[in-house]
Amino acid sequence: MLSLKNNLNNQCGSYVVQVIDAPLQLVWSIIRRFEKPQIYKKFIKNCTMLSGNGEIGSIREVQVVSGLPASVSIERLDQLDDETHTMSFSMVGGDHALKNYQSTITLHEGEDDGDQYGKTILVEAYVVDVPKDNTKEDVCLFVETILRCNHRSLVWVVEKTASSSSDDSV
Ligand code: A8S
Repeated sequence: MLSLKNNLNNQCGSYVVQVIDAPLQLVWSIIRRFEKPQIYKKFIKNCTMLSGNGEIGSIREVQVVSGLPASVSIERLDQLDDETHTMSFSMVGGDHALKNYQSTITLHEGEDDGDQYGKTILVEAYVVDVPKDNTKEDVCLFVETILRCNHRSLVWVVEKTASSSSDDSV
């Protein structure tokens, strides 16, 4: 994988790719709901809007489940594009160590291999500051572990929705 881990002195970043066995519009309908990250992010206990209601510039406060090194994160929606299926947010506060974290999710239509329901390729790219006493590798590993859990749970949620809606149509 192309490594962006040495791109800037005090920041690190990379990306995680997930193939999802469900149509892009279904995946997008979940990703675009900035006010409801807990639908698929299993570390999030609840989400309260501090400003706005899901449009660009909205601010949310997420509470994370216990057992993690943090309890709250304040996040701003920077980009939401229904044409290019792009959503970006930044962490602007909270009691966690991920300073200046920014993530961008883009969805791409998977190749048509005869699968009638279609496939979606999700790419999530991120950058974040590396705290003074940490290495880039440790910070990237921490972030990517969370992103992979989120993506796996997203797969579970959308594939479940896709198969129950196709069951309904039979
Ligand atoms: C996301 C991505 C990340 C979330 C991290 C990396 C976080 O919510 C968790 C633990 C932390 O220590 C930091 O898309 C923070 O949500 C699960 C509270 C920000």
